[in-house]
Amino acid sequence: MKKLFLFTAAIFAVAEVRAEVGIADVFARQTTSLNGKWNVIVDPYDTGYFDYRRQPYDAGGKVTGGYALDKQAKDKSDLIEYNFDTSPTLNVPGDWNSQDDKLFYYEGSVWYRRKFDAPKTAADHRLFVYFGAANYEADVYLNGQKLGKHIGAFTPFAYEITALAQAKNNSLVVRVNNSRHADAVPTVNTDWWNYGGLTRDVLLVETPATFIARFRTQLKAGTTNTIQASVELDGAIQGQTIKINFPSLKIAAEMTADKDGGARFELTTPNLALWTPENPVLNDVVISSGEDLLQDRVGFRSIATRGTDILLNGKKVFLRGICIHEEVATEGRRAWSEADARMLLSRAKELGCNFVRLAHYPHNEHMARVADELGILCWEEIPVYWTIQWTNPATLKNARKQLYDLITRDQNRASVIVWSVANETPVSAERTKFLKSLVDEARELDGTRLVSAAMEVHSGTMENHPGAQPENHKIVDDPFGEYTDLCSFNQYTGWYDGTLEKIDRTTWSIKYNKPVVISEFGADAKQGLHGEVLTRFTEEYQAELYRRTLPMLDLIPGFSGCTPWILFDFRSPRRPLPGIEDGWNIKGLTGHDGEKKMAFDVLKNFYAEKAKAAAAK
Ligand code: GCB
Repeated sequence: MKKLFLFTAAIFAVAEVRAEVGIADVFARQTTSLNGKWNVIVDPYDTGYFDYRRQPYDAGGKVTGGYALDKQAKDKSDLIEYNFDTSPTLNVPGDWNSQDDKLFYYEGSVWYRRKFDAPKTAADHRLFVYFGAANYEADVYLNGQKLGKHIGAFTPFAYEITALAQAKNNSLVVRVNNSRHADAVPTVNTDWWNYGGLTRDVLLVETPATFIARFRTQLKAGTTNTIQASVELDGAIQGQTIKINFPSLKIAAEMTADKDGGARFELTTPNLALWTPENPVLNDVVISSGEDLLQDRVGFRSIATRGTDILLNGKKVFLRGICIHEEVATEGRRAWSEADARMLLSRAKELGCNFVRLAHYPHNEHMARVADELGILCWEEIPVYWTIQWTNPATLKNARKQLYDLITRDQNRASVIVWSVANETPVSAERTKFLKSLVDEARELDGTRLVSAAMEVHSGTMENHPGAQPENHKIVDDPFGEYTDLCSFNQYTGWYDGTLEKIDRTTWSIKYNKPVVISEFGADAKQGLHGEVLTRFTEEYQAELYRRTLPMLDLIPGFSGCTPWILFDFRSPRRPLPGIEDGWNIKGLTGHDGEKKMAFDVLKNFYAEKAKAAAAK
């Protein structure tokens, strides 16, 4: 654990004004919310960031001008051409696109400013400002001083502000820029909306001088009654005591921190009920050290593969899944709240799911927390999507950092069983090397979960299928499949590849003796559009595609689950077809009006049969 912490610090020590700090598990703390209305200045030319020579005002860390200083005209003759106080406001958390029509397609900078008081409850306490996420790049300033720059749209970051914060009237300014870049993760081309803004919670965190930077709890491998936990202090004095207590299990332990401020526990209990989708048992845990105290709820389970089976707590499980984007379709906006998470995951439950694929980037922290509670297994992913710059070291570093931040954030969630490092990346030696490095990273950080990626299929014949018709024969032999725990791939027979009748003729060659999880299939349908079965974009076509695809997949040896594309329609600028798509990807089983399409019940019935078969075993 210590090693992970140093890794973050090392990356940012050079590049940043101030290092991002490793304060994890903020949801397990008492925090002060900075959510609400923030004043904003829309700045397409980045006037507030650059001087007239396009030199940043914060070069070298010192802020010499621009909007970060949050100035006001002192008198009538003072020339200042911006004013946060009289500027409009946007809600935080929230994307800007859905809050103001003028910002619907906007890609560029918006400056956010929030004033706040920060009375500390003790003189030696420390203060941090925490952001759940900002898309894509965030420059953060407090009282006219730069805290740092964060890159990456979907992962949390925090800065220590102990020395800079005043008791009253602090000015927190963030320049958020959602421009797309070829070397970024994701790169310029995706199939989802580029929602900009401070899209997740912003929190003020007060801690004692020495605080619990992070902790981890897990079931000890090969056991059903032993909990392993590690705790890491920041600012530790060697010899400080760390306590861990599971009140409902009636077990507790206490240790002295080692020289790095860490402690590792092993606790055995005869009363441990394992977490399962049917019985998602969460146990209260209280971790304390000195004045600091964290309180959380954690479940314990094991996940593994054996041949083509997935084993949850040692028992074979079929993943009845669905893909989800982080979006509230009925309101055409990014999802961010616990209520949003409950709405999305409850709809998945209604479909009979025990599994969701949170595509294609880390969703907000509420998702895995609510999934923990509702008993829904999760596949979490980083946005290594389509055509990333495989040979660019900065791009790899960026992807690794996003993976690190995701794993650090969600490692205590029993619901999370898969870390996915990519989606539909065309095969090449450079790409496989890039992805392999992410797999290694994931395994090093967390050896207790499965690692995978959504791969692609191609057509042709293979030696072991001499009679197969090349156009109907699907091959899964991506060399990257050597390194993953699951053989997961997207396939769109009947939609991008032929029409419905092609599905019935499909045969398969799968190179890997691993559980097969189909990470996507689907078809577009406009909710309420009906017609004859072969008419594209009708509900009938989509329902028939599900009707034919599910039994076809069920014949694949090792078929262990699927996550069809997708639970709800979602906004995408790649989908302009007037009167049909109108800027939406309409492969949802639920329309953006919230109404279910016919295919919803087709999948629901299939899952009901699968659940029945599993219960009978
Ligand atoms: C895919 C992508 C997904 C797209 C989907 C589609 O294969 O992984 O991001 O939205 O197809 O609808 O084309």
